[in-house]
Amino acid sequence: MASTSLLRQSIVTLNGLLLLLTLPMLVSITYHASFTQFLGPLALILFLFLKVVVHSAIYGVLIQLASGEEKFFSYRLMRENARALSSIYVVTHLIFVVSSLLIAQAVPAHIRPSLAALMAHWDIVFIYVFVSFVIHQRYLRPRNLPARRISVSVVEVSALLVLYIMEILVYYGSQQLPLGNYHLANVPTFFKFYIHFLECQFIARLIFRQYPEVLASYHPSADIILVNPIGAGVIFGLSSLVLLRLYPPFFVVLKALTPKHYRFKEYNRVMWRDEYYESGKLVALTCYTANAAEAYVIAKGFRERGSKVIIGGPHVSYMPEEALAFCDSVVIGEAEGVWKEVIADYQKGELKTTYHGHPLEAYYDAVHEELMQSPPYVAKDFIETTRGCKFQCHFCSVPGLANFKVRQKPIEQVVALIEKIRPYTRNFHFLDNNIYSNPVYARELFKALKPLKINWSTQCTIDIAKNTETLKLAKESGCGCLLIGYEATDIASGDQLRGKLGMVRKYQEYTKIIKRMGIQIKGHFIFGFEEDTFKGLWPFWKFCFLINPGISAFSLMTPIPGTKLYDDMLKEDRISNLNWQHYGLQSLVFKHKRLNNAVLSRLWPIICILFIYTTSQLIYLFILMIVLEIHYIVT
Ligand code: B12
Repeated sequence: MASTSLLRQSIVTLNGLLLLLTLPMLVSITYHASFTQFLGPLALILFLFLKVVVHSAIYGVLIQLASGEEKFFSYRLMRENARALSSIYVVTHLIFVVSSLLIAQAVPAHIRPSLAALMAHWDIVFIYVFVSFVIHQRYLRPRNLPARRISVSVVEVSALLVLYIMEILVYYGSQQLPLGNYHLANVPTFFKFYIHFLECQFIARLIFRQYPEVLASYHPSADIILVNPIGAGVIFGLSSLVLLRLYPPFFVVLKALTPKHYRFKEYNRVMWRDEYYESGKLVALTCYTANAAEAYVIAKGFRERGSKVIIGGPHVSYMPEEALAFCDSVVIGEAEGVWKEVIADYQKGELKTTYHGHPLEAYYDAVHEELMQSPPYVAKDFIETTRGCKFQCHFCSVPGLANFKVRQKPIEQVVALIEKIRPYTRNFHFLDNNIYSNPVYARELFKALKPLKINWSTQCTIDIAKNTETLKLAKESGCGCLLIGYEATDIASGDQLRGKLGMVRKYQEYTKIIKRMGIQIKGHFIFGFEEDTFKGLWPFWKFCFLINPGISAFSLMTPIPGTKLYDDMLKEDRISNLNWQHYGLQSLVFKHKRLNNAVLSRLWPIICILFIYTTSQLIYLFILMIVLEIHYIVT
């Protein structure tokens, strides 16, 4: 049992990285499928370059995961490993290839072909050499640990052998299979890579087992466990895993306000596993509506094992009673003003059931200091210049969360933070909900950002276009893109002035002004207003098409707790679905007066994708795809 546990752990790790494994597969397929025909030797160079980068990045990540130094895959790790290991990879590979050729030359001619075939696949030896070398350089040398003999059980050797044979079988087997279909032929390629990287992960774990002191150094016991649960649904789940793994700002806030002797463990949007539960800890979870179900399951699991659980965030701030069924305490509102009290009560063993974190008038300096001490990849995900929004749209929970006020971070703190991060990246996204909430502050901020020579993007309301001077300042300060909500539909009738500011008729004019200034627009559109009908989809599309943002995003009107819309729907008894997993803004969860819920729910994914492709600048890609498809059918 113990002999197979390392293999089992390796399989679990690798299964969490399936998407990552498609990368080397894509490199290989693209090369074989098309590049050779178009680019010739250039394709080979490009292929070798990509292969070196992708493979060394993946080997590096796998070794880090096996050591326990890192818990989760991220693109930051990929980048760092590609940079650090590419040259070692090239050198080891060259030595491996040259020595393989020399050995092949040395053997008698009649057994050479079969030996050559075998050697084409003995990259298991290469993996061993490469992984041992990296482990030695990274983990043993800095600790002055001598190399130890690796003891492996018979079962483990057999497992390695089976993997090796499977790799060869998949390769040769796939050549014999009648896989006429191009896509089907990719399946064995994927398996080959899967087995290859499984060998890598398994070998790394076998080596690390000889160095328990290294493993122990990465498993310090923590006092406080921070959790940002993954969002609901396949799309949000996948995007959370791969694209949107931002460092959660609330982790920074809690760390800043907790006495320094506490140690933290962090889980940021991971597929939850039972082995993450611990007893006797303080667990702090954040919760917005779409991830509430996941948050509650995790909270309950920790509580059952004897940990104390506290939940905060936009959802539970409005639904504290619901959350209390799964946790010990709920923090309503912002952590800044209340977390020190929570910790003091926890130390005394007297946690209250609810805490009220009233928004502080001023920014909390301790949080800024924490950010200044944090690594750039943490700090860059928590740059906000303002909190709150000057408008109160009936579907948005932000104004209420901010106590219907807008606060500004001192400009010198924003500048100091950006200066700290600038050597790491020049591209910034500010978390603000509306950077133009206070035009005077916005102008001063833009002036201060100008000398920093950065590119930035953020959310903003379209009224910024009314003031071309400010817009020009924004552009000069590095504004590359603004995310703008166009809350208007039924434009065809032209009579209903709706949306914030009642500026619907001017949306197009203002959009043009912003674009002319050289600022890209990410347009966010909502469907499902009270007046919306299926017939209205056509004028809605036309409206979005005429806005023609760089990228479009679409949501269905959703009554999120904490909004006027939610209160109205509750009063009118029109909420039809209270399963929070459907509150990711892509399902119709209330009884609409003019739209059929069942029909819209089925059609929405198609409508959404079509609209995204045809209303934004992705339309060029869309046209290209259609042309290629027609060309394919005709020829
Ligand atoms: C950045 C952002 C994102 C990012 C990352 C979110 C993340 N958490 O990782 C991305 C782009 C991925 C995103 C996506 C979505 N988001 Co969003 N997002 C935001 C935004 C603009 C900023 C969040 C933020 O980091 N603020 C700064 C930090 C410090 O604030 P905070 O997280 O709220 O934490 C504070 C308090 O809430 C509290 N707190 C929070 N957690 C905890 C935990 C404990 C223990 C304690 C004590 C206190 C505490 O203290 C903190 C400090 O003050 C907010 C709007 C806003 N201003 O809050 C919307 C917001 C959170 N998003 C929202 C929504 C609806 C979504 C989506 C579901 C829909 C969508 N299509 O946009 C998706 C979900 C994606 C997914 N994968 O599941 C809603 C949530 C409302 C709700 N009740 O659910 C918000 C409030 C916007 C809105 N207009 O209503 N989002």
